[in-house]
Amino acid sequence: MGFNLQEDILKYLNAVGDVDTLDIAVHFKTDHQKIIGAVNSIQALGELVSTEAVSHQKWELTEEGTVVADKGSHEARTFYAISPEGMPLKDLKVNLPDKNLHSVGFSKAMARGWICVDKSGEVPVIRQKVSSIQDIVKDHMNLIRQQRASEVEENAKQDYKKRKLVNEVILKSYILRKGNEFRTSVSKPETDLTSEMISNGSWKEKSFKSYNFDALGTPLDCGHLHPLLKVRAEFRRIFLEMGFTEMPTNNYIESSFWNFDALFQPQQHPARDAHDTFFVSDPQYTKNFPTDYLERVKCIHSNGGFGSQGYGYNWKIAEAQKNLLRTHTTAVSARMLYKLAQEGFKPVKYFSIDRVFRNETLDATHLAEFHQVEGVVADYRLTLGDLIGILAEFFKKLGMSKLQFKPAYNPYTEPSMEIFSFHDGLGKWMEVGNSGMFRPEMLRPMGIPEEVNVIAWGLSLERPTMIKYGINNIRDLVGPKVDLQMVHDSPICRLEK
Ligand code: FB9
Repeated sequence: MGFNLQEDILKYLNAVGDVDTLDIAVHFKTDHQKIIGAVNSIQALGELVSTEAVSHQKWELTEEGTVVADKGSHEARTFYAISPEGMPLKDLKVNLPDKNLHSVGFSKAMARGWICVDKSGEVPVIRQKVSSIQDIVKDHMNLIRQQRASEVEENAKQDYKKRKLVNEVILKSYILRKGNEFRTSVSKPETDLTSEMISNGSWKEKSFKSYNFDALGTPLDCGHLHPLLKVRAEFRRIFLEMGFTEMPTNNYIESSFWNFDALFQPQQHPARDAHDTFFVSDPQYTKNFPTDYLERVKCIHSNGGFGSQGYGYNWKIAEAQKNLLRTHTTAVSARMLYKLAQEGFKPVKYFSIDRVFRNETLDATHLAEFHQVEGVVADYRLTLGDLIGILAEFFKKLGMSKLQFKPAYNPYTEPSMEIFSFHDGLGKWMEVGNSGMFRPEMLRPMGIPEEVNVIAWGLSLERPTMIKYGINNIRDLVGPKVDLQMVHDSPICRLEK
């Protein structure tokens, strides 16, 4: 099988679109089986074409049917063999040497009423009964030969089939269509364009395999980031592109002073109870704090100041010295803001993403620890509107553009707002974080200037991760029961999608 027939077929397919192999055989005036063979060879080269098997029912003349088409039907030839004055029946066999012609022709002509047998004389004489006839069988044979069988009544065709003048054949052919790797050349496409091809110009005669942009990359046998770390990287990217600087959060253990007192959270607040907080037994206490700052914190809690009446209780340093597992990364924000004030205030944007610990009731979505994401902006004359604006920008990058805010309470922020977003995927409003303006009772003792305000907000890492990756139980995300195949298979994180 030459390449030229295969390429001729490919070029013809390219010109006319989907085509039946029977029509290709007619077009190229070649045998249909040769076309089928060429198509099979093409399919061996790849997905150049696709084929759909189809069946054609057609009528063909037998050898006898061809004779009828050429010479007329048995009955017509019998009719014409009889002389106009008639002839002895025995002479008919002489005129019609073919036994079959004679027997079939005589009975059919009699049946059509074209001839009769006159027995009135001494010998039977066969006579024509009509002056002319139409040889419809011959006409039909020629219609069938011209592939116009559809113009012949079905019962007539069935009769011819019984007379073995025609055969009904089922012909299998294929609809040929362009395949995923269609090309009009059967030479194997090159997969690389080499410098040699360019220099000697041979690239002009070659076909090149088209890029498959849907192809998946080969899976790398390497480490795979846990979904939490993928989401953390996305949050980190968002904060960095918004000009935020990451705070150092590498201390899970914190003093109550920085975790609570510096945030103006009173020492009798329920969150400072062992039912809500993990206290550390060894080392149980931290005792080195900036002395002057500690005195200002003690004073703001006990007596108030900077316009605040304080809480009016006897603040105890022993309570502030207790070590704990930090309950929020806002403790880190407090440390950073104090350091900023001490070094000389300048506007900053800080963020943190790290583990925090709470002695809470465990359930399907809560463990005793989670990752808190926190953003902090300190600048002159910031307002609640600035907080709302930056939240809108931040959450828009998470794919949440419909936000609502609900007044809330935090010990260290006033005003405070819970943040809600309408999640199109889940079709409902959901709480997506908390926010507020740090109170002056927190900022002024640090030494943050009067005209400076600090806005901040927080959310968790686990909640968005579970929603993005369709995980319903926190224990399927973190902990000893995590399926490492889930980690291996987890797709890239696209928060904005
Ligand atoms: O993350 C939370 N929800 C959330 C966030 C993103 C999200 O994205 C989805 C892809 C669409 C979906 C949901 N929340 C905060 C709200 C709730 O899940 C809540 O039930 C659980 N909260 C945690 C604390 O619960 C003990 C989430 C965690 C949280 C809450 C508040 C803060 C930080 C984390 C804060 C703060 C703050 C406030 C003012 C100043 C500084 C920090």
